[in-house]
Amino acid sequence: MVLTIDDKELAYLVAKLPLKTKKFEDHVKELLEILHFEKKGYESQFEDPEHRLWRIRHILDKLILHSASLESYASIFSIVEKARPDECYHLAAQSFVSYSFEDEFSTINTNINGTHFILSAIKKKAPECKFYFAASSEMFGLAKETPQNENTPFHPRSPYGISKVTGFHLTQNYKEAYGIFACNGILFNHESPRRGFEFVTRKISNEVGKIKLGLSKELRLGNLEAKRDWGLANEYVRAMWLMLQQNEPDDYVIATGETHSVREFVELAFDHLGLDWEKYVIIDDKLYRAAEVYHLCGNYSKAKKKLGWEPEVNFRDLVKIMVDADLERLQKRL
Ligand code: F7E
Repeated sequence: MVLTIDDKELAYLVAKLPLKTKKFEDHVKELLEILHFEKKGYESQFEDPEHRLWRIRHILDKLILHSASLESYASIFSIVEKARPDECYHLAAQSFVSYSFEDEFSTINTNINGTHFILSAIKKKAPECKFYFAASSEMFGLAKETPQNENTPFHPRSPYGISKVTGFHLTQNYKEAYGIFACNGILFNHESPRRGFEFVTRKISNEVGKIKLGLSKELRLGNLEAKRDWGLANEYVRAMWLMLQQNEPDDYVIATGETHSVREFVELAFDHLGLDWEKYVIIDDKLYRAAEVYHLCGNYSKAKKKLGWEPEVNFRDLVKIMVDADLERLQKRL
């Protein structure tokens, strides 16, 4: 079972992993139940597949979709009871850090309660189910050391980061108190052409493509000096799956070990299309965050040792993959 609000990671779980691991392919063919949460309320139905589910349109006939609300224990409980999952990937959350400053109560309530409801339902109705929680590098926030590993103390800087710290502890507590096979994946930023347009990498790759094609004249950004450890989402999803194939549950940092600024991403993206970024980028104070996370860099040595996981795509290639994909998509629409 995969719990998600958007279908980005889901698409990779289903579409990418089978190419690499036969066992996962069999698993998917056997049964893949997807608990697909709507953002608001349980009255809403699935959106038209042309829109929200575009990333998994090609495999919709292989999936069983359930609609539920992260805010309703009853709705989650009844689906866990019906599906009785073997594995549960909990990716559902309000995940846009910037928005969490504007709507802190919703972000904190939905993200924390949603995680708690799912864990409780699993404890009661599927105690053998292996559980994955999408923790986040945002938990490190104003990081106490560099690079960050599984033992680095947390100092979250946003309501989103706070909600993830609590989810992390809930996951650990259900493991320790109730014996649930529960893992935290502390994933650093993972990007791809399926990324939402509100996140900075996709905003840049999309806008630079539009500028190249004469569809846009400027790109407005906030803090160019913030640094992130950016990897390719496909590879990170494979790490998520590996965590649930181990004999014992554990927590893992998944990262590349490299850090780059937003400015570097911008420079490479524009340079890749032969453009001078300084002619187009406008700094907009409104896009700065109330409290910024300035510098993140992950140490993935535990994942390498125990899961045999390592990233393959570097920063430069990631930028090219995203810019090329957006340019191609935009060209087709012209
Ligand atoms: O911001 C700066 C911004 O929104 C990255 C989520 O998936 O990864 C993601 O969180 C940086 C920040 O991602 C703009 O200030 C500058 O320093 O792409 P982002 P994020 O906040 O790092 C973690 C691991 C998660 O768990 C989250 O769910 O870029 N920045 N100018 C900007 N950011 C945005 N969005 N838009 C700008 O115009």
